[in-house]
Amino acid sequence: MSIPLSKDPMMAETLQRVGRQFGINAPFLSYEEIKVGNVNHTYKVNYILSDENHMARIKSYLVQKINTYAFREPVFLMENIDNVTEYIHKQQPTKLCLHYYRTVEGTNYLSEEDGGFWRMCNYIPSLTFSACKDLEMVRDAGKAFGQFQMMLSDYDPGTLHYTIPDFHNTRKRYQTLISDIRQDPIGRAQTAREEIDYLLKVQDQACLLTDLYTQGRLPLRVTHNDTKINNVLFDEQTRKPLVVIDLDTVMPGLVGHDFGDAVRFSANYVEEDSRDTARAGLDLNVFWAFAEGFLQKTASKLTDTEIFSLANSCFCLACELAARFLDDYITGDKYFHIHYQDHNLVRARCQIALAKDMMKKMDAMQGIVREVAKKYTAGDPEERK
Ligand code: GN1
Ligand code: MG
Repeated sequence: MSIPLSKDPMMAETLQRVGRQFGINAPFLSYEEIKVGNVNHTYKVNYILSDENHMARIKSYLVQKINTYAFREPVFLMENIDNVTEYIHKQQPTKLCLHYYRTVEGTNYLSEEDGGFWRMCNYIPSLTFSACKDLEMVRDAGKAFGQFQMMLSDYDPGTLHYTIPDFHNTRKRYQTLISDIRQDPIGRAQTAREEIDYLLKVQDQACLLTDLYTQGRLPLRVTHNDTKINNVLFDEQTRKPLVVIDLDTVMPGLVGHDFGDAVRFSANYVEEDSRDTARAGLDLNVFWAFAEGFLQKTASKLTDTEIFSLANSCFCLACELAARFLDDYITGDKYFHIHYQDHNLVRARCQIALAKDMMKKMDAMQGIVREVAKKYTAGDPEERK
């Protein structure tokens, strides 16, 4: 077995202190930071335990420090997670699920005096993908997210807290962006003129999903709201989905939020923060595969307007995220972790390049959604409208 080494002794000490609060007193071995998320900090923490034959074995846990700038009410967030994971577990008791440990005080989080807010769950050995060209796996990810939403279809959205208010309210995201451009607190707006102009030009189309909801034409569901493909864990051997993770934003939302966010992330030819905007764009094969999996699980339960909204939702979510990245760039990178100075601007540019390509392919995307939905419902939603 390979034994990873802890790089930062202070961090190792902190993680052990947190572990003890969650009742883990076994000898500490090491930790690794898992640098995938852009908001929370995540660590795999390894302890030495002895098994039933008194043989030493490594047991790992996943420890996360919640970003309380992004999640202002982390206790409510953990209450949502508790309720949602329990609800899911009851529906599929034999399947692997996320299990959050309790502290010695009985809460599923640790809130420290210095403001640190921590949680700990089971570590699931698995494969994850941020870019995936294996269409079968993309289809399976679509199924996993579709099924996740359907499992929660009878869950009363009114009982969930909004962990981030107006998270996918694209109109509000635009309003914030426009107001921050006006204030331009650190003088960066002029370096993003082209990006600002584009986003403002397509504002109405980008807000289509939000507007359809405001007009009462889309139902509110319980949605995941952060459906990056790396939030599906795959079995290392079978390469089949094991579990959907990252439940921080599970709250009332629209079907297009999950579909659109997944597509804008998984079907882009390049990584989300690529500088190679010339290559950014929508891979229609990946789009098709994701739509196939997602609609297989959901189409029969969706309204015609929901199905109609799906292709557009990808454009909406790409623009919404571009607006969020750009806003963070303009206000001084307070929300998303950055790895270099103009990281958020680079991210925004990449989403814009993707959005532009989606616009060109919108007819094809609509056609694919219609065909696939037809396969899994009684008729063509266009014809039934
Ligand atoms: C954030 O941290 P991560 O990767 O789970 C963000 C998502 C964005 C994503 C972009 C709570 O997710 O909305 O789509 O970055 N999550 C939050 O990479 O804001
Ligand atoms: Mg997330």
